[in-house]
Amino acid sequence: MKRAKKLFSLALAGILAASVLVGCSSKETTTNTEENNTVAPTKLTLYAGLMEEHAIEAAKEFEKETGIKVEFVRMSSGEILGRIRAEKENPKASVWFGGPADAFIAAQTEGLLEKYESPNASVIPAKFKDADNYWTGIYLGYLGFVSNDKFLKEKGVAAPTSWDDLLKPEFKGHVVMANPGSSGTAYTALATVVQMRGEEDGLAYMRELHGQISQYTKSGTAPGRMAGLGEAGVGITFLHDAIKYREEGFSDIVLSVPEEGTGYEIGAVAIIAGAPEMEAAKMFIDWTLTKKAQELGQSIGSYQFLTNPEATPPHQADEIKDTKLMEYDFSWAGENRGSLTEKWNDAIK
Ligand code: S7P
Repeated sequence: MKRAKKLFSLALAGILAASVLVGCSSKETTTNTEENNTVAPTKLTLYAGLMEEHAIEAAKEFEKETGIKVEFVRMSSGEILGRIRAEKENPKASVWFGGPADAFIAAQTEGLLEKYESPNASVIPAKFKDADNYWTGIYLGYLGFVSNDKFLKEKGVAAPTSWDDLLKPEFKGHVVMANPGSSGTAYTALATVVQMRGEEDGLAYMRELHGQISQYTKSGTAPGRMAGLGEAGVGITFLHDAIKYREEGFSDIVLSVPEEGTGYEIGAVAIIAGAPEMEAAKMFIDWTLTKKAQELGQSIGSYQFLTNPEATPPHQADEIKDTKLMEYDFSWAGENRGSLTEKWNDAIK
């Protein structure tokens, strides 16, 4: 009897000790949970530098997969750069989604981007991402010319196949490009010409080209649409955008490229420094690098080539896949973005 009583007391002591431990550990878990702020993120704000339809589709799909509500503002590259510069002390958006890497590099040099090495970035080839993980490439776009077939026939001139062809008298007053200050596409064109010819000759060429220009648009996609509509004879633009417009019914669109070689973009994605929605931002970057996310663009007419080697590129871009590309220096283009656009402004005054 005495032995049974002793056993009972031991068991009771054991139960009490166990419940104290359980109590302790559950209290720690709660505290840790609060401290680590592991509450699932619910919203994300993007500045989108790619086409609006693409951003809409990406936002929808990401929200479907994660439950995170995405809001975005579509702007041209120079506008995004200006916006995140102005908001540096109090960032309003967390991710910069799309647009040529040059402007991302310019932002990086000003401390406007947050380093993030996504686990999914390991499949992206080194040449398409920043070595210090400030930005990662998600697509590639090739620069070229988009002409209006009726215009070419009326003028009896062939589609341009070199930058010098744009200076032909038949094109005077009929060439459209965007403003390199606002547009990532147009800045790619400016940096291409200057890298190929050197600063002095490149800017002299841009001055001559200025004499042929009917309009500088804000966005780099507009010249392709204008050529399709017959509002411009020739536009300077990314070729994949011209393919999209031709598919949409602008059947007079004719594509051509500078045969000496052309510049190209690495379309990038990055976290904005001091991002208010850091956790969601990282999840979004991870997502943009997946095969599935990269293949999404082609369903709404975004026909860029893709940086994830497992992703299938759009068959619509087959016709431009062998375009001769120059050795475009992205670091140089990004680091000189501000000074080169100023020099361009002076050159065309
Ligand atoms: O999404 C299509 C696309 O051509 O849009 C971007 C293009 O540069 C337009 O932006 P800008 O107005 O700044 O020129 C490209 O990144 C992208 O491929």
